[in-house]
Amino acid sequence: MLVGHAAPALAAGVTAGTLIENTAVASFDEAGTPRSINSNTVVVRVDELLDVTVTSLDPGPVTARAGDAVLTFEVTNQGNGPEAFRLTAETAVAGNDFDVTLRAIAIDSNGNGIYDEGVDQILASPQTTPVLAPDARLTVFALVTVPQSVADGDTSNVALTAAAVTGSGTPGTSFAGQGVDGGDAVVGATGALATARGSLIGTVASVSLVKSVAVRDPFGGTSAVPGAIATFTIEARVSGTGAVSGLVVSDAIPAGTTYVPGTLTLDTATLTDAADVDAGTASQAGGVAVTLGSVPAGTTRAITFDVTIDR
Ligand SMILES: [Ca+2]
Ligand SMILES: [Ca+2]
Ligand SMILES: [Ca+2]
Repeated sequence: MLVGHAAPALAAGVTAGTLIENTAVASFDEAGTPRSINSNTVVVRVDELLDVTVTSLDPGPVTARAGDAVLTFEVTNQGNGPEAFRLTAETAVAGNDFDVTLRAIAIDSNGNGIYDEGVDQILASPQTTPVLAPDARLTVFALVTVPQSVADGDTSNVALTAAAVTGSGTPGTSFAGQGVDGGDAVVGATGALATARGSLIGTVASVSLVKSVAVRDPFGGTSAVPGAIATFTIEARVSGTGAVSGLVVSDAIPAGTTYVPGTLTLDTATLTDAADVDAGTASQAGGVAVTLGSVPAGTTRAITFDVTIDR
């Protein structure tokens, strides 16, 4: 009877540099005496596979206003040996409504999943991760600047690519002697290169002002004659997404007219002319000013005041 045993099959995930030894055994009876012999031992050193994946960790599109934004990615060493990865971020992705500008790529040095300015390390060019152990993951941030021109609802993508520093390319490509312990490094199924996209969506609130006037003349008509009263209405509309803050609407009293004291209103409620606890002030010299402060998108506020056309 011949009994052979084999060492475990070489499986993906066996650490590079592992020595897999295989010795066959034959057992038999010889003239009633059990005996066994061993074959020579075959030793296979596991080569290093180069594999990587990149995923976007943002739960959805990152809200983007003009200024800084952060996209979060995860790079995983899917190979079986230690490897560093070269990172590149592409901001001009086909289909973008707007392109952001890449400021830097940073790594999550303190491992909290959030970009911390001054704490998380910004990678110098060429941006390269530290050496990652097999199966190790690294959170990576693309720090970008959103242009002033971004409009509400516009979308943009940023593609982050990670490539094995040892090499990437067609699966099976071998880099002789560049793996663990002088073994070969072999490009795995991922091509040792992976890309993921993060997305941004413009969330911009904007303000529009619409002004109208209604005239009542002293004769019961609407002619803009001296002595007529003109009621100005200013509608401030906040549209888009989010809110604006510090909103103040002001208007000068037109030349040739005189402000009618006590006629300033906000959304039909009268405001005093004096600078006091309410939102408005009004005077002939200073005009009208109404402080609306923080106003969410989807809101319209209406301000009115009366003037008399000078005689
Ligand atoms: Ca390596
Ligand atoms: Ca951090
Ligand atoms: Ca007031």
